[in-house]
Parts: sequence; C-alpha cells; structure tokens
Amino acid sequence: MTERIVVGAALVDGGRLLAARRSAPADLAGRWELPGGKVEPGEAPEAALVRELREELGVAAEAGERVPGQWPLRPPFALHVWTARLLPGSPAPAPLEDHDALRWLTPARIWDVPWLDQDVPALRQALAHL
Ligand code: 9L3
Ligand code: MG
Repeated sequence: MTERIVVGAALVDGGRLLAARRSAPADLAGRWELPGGKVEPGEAPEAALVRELREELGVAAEAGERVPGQWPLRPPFALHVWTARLLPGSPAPAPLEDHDALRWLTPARIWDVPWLDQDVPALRQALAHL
C-alpha cells in the first residue's frame, strides 16, 4: 500500500508552540497534537500544511522547514512535521471543528498536556530542530 503522509505543524510564535486538543475521533479525543492532517493526492506537503492550518484554526500561516524524520500512524499513514509560523496580520488561532482547546506552550510547559502517542517522538525531534 502506498504510504500516505499526514502533515503536522510545529507552529511557533514568540517562543511558544501551539498545541491543539482533538475533539474526534473518540479514541483520540482529549489528546493533544501538532495540528494538521492528510496530504491530498497531488498536493505538496507544505501546501497541505497551510491548508490544514487555515481549515482547522482559521489562520494564515506559512511552512518553514521539514523536521527530519517520519513517525508511523495507522497504516498507510505516516506523520511528517514542518515548522510553521503565522503570517503578519493573521487572525489568532481558534478551535473550529477538529479541536476543542488550544494552548500556546512555553518550552517549560511543553510536556504538561497529554500528547497523542505518535506526536511525542515527533515533538521531541521538532524541539531539537527549532
Ligand atoms: N494524527 C496524528 N498526529 C497529528 C495529526 C495532525 C494527525 N499531529 C493522526 C490522527 C488521525 C490521522 O493522523 O488518525 C489523520 O489526521 P486528521 O486528518 O484527522 O487530522
Ligand atoms: Mg487534522
């Protein structure tokens, strides 16, 4: 089966990282993630990241660098992470449909929330890379 990429955003602003709490599906609800989602066929991952951040959080953002590595999700999906930043003048992120809470975490607070299992190693790598 062809691997499908899920992009996650390490969205940083003023030295803090955005964590989003999933509201669905039931087995993931209440866990925190790097916001993002599935890359569509033919879509560039950076474009998917920008689209997902707009759809999920209502923000205008741009992708930065790919965080080296990939983390297996439910087959055929694998998580890839990109740094991202808000564009000047972007609205503040708001939880729309896929999330029911957002937090901007300082480095000292990063591990205060229960991240999705697969996001933990991805986040470690992202922090080392930021
Ligand atoms: N997923 C895991 N960590 C993440 C993201 C954005 C997504 N940081 C998993 C959860 C879902 C699948 O990938 O099982 C697809 O994500 P979405 O399209 O439901 O956001
Ligand atoms: Mg999503």
